[in-house]
Amino acid sequence: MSLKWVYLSISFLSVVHRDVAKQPCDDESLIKKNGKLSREDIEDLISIDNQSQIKMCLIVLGKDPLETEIAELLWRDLVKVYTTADDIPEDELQLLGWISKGIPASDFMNLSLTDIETIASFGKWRNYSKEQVMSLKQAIEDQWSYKGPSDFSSYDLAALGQVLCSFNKSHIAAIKPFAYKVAAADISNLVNCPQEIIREFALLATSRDAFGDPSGWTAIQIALIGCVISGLDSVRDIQPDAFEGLAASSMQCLPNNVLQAMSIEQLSHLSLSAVNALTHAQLSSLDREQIRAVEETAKTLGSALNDGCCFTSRNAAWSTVTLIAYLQLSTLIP
Ligand SMILES: *[C@@H]1O[C@H](CO)[C@@H](O)[C@H](O)[C@H]1NC(C)=O
Ligand SMILES: *[C@@H]1O[C@H](CO)[C@@H](O)[C@H](O)[C@H]1NC(C)=O
Ligand SMILES: *[C@@H]1O[C@H](CO)[C@@H](O)[C@H](O)[C@H]1NC(C)=O
Ligand SMILES: CC(=O)N[C@H]1CO[C@H](CO)[C@@H](O)[C@@H]1O
Repeated sequence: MSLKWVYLSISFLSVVHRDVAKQPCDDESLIKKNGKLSREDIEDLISIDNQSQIKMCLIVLGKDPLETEIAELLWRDLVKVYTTADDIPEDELQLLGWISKGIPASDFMNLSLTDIETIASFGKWRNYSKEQVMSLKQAIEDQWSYKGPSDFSSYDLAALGQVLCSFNKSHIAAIKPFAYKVAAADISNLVNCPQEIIREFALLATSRDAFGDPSGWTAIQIALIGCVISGLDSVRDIQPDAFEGLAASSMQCLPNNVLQAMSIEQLSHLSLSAVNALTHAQLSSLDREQIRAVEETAKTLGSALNDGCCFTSRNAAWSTVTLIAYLQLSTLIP
């Protein structure tokens, strides 16, 4: 992650300071396309002739979602540079971003995944097909054969991210509750994760070594747990004011049936940003009283914001500070 930023900054500076030698991926018109690239745009960008520029090209080309066909072509070009997928250096694999959506399922088995940073880059949401995810999971299991779910540290869990959704129910159950607790924020927004997996995470969350009984959860804990609340037997067990902590980024992974199961009081404690993040489909799954509760928040808090009141932004700053302090404490205290 940090490596990527250092690289981005360096390459950005080089764009600014060196406009004489035209580099293949420096082209601003390419950067401005936001992933809407054509075959012609990407031709010869990743090739042996331009090997010194590959890292920069990967960063620029993979930063936005790509059409599958374009991602596949870029991947094929990269394999060609190294002859086989096995020989692509991990520091380049880590920069693939959305290009990885173009990796054929069978090629995942060839990838070198010895660095946890490489696994972390494949653990991000890239809308992989089922075959791709299964193959990726297999490759990780093969290369981590010495490590089972009960050995996973919080760091491993955070890196695996979306890959956890392809694990067996029993694998998730074997994770140590404390490791889950420390990684909770990294697992709070998993996309399209099977309900049975989320249920296992919710069981871990309610363990005494994690967050304990849901009736005692606070807003800060809800901020960390996020969508995993949808694996509880009943979301109504959570105190209404704890919902103030539910992040806007967690709204997208809350299934309609969980929203429908929430009480009016719980819904009225959602933050303005969480309410604003509700999709049209989510809103229309609510009944009339529930919608009124949500609209009330949008009206009162929304108008306070329009009046220039500092309430929301101060609140956000406060909760970020608290969250960071809390995360540091929970990592330091064994
Ligand atoms: C992956 O490995 C297999 C077997 O080692 C090899 O036949 C195949 O060509 C490799 N695929 C790529 C894309 O390198
Ligand atoms: C994910 O990929 C599928 C097909 O592979 C596509 O239909 C769907 O729109 C994609 N979703 C997102 C959010 O990109
Ligand atoms: C995962 O679970 C299925 C059935 O639930 C089982 O057939 C399969 O062997 C399990 N895989 C692993 C790797 O344990
Ligand atoms: C900067 C650089 O080396 N660009 C080269 C990239 O590759 C194409 C074709 O392979 C060349 O035409 C560029 O000159």
